Amino acid sequence: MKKMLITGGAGFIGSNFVHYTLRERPEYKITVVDKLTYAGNIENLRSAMDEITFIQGDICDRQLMDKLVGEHDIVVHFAAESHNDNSLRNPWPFIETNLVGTASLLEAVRKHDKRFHHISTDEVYGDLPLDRPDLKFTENTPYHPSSPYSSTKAGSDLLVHAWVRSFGIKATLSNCSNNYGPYQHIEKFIPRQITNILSGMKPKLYGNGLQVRDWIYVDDHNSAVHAILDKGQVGELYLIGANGEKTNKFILETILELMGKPKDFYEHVTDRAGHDQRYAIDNEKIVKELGWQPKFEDIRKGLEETISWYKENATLWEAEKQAVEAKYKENGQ
Ligand code: NAD
Ligand code: TDX
Repeated sequence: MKKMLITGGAGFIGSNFVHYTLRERPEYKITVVDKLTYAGNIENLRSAMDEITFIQGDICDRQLMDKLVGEHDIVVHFAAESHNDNSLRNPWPFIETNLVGTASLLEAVRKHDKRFHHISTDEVYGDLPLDRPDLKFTENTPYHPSSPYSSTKAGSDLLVHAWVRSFGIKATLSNCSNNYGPYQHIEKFIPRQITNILSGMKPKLYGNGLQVRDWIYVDDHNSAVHAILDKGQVGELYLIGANGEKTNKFILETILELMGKPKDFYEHVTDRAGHDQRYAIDNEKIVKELGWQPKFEDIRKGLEETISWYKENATLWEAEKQAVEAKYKENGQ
């Protein structure tokens, strides 16, 4: 059994990664370390609790990270402050967790000589113009982040690259596009709109809604991370994406249709400051070098399943809904 330490495993992608790994890769013995911030929910791991070890802890706690990293063979690092809108209100938790937290893990990985995989985002590259559909991000695109969130993620990536070059740590990185699926926090675009409709509220579209995101179903992200753990080259960065470019307006209209609401049952609200216009991933490297392929490319079907999941798991989000919307309302969103 290989001992795997998963940071941020009670969050959206981390918890899906735990469930995926238990299902598909039983050779791993999993420990999750998670601070359980507002974004982490132990209930996301309820059905896995008998099979994993869960530790509530902060990745900025250097002593704890030193101990935990020393006890495992491999670290998969998901923990982060992850929401752009929050980073515009208060960047400090982003600076602490995304930068200081990543550095404390890197120092422990260096000391104990362990394998490390860093989970990052395509937002480190900034955005692409809407009128140049020929352009996509590649592994050679220069970093040009826009928000406090994406700049701290970019900083964390740079720390990993520096620890590889300066200290020879055995690390890989992946930068993925927008994920969707079960267990996503209801502050994020797709679950916010679904749970608004389920709560009798109108969905909220920022600005004109013509911004483009490159959507990937979360289990395609998970299988790509495992492909990198299995076959990736140490020191390399891999972009992960599933050719899922859609405007926000298209996604919202599809959700409305699937939930039996009129096409115009939504409100335009104040746009996000510095709103990135378009993200798009060229996935050639991971497809050609590691033989990875996405399996869930039908976004309509994926949205249908995601809607059903939020309907069936209302106990996981109902209690928080009002508070999340009240916070948005303060910003006119
Ligand atoms: P999330 O906000 O749903 O979950 C983050 C988890 O990290 C939570 O469980 C939270 O409690 C935990 N956490 C936060 N600060 C911590 C700390 N100091 N110590 C320990 N745990 C802490 O985020 P997510 O959407 O699942 O994103 C996971 C990772 O994937 C992040 O690194 C994010 O940048 C990256 N990513 C996300 C997307 C996306 O579309 N959601 C796309 C590409 C990359
Ligand atoms: O209510 C909303 N209305 C709206 O129009 C919200 C919450 C968002 N939006 C827009 C903003 C974006 O153009 O929808 C798009 C998606 O928004 P988010 O879900 O906040 O995602 P995004 O900012 O694109 O970042 C996500 O993908 C990359 C994740 O939150 C990041 O963690 C990841 O790195």
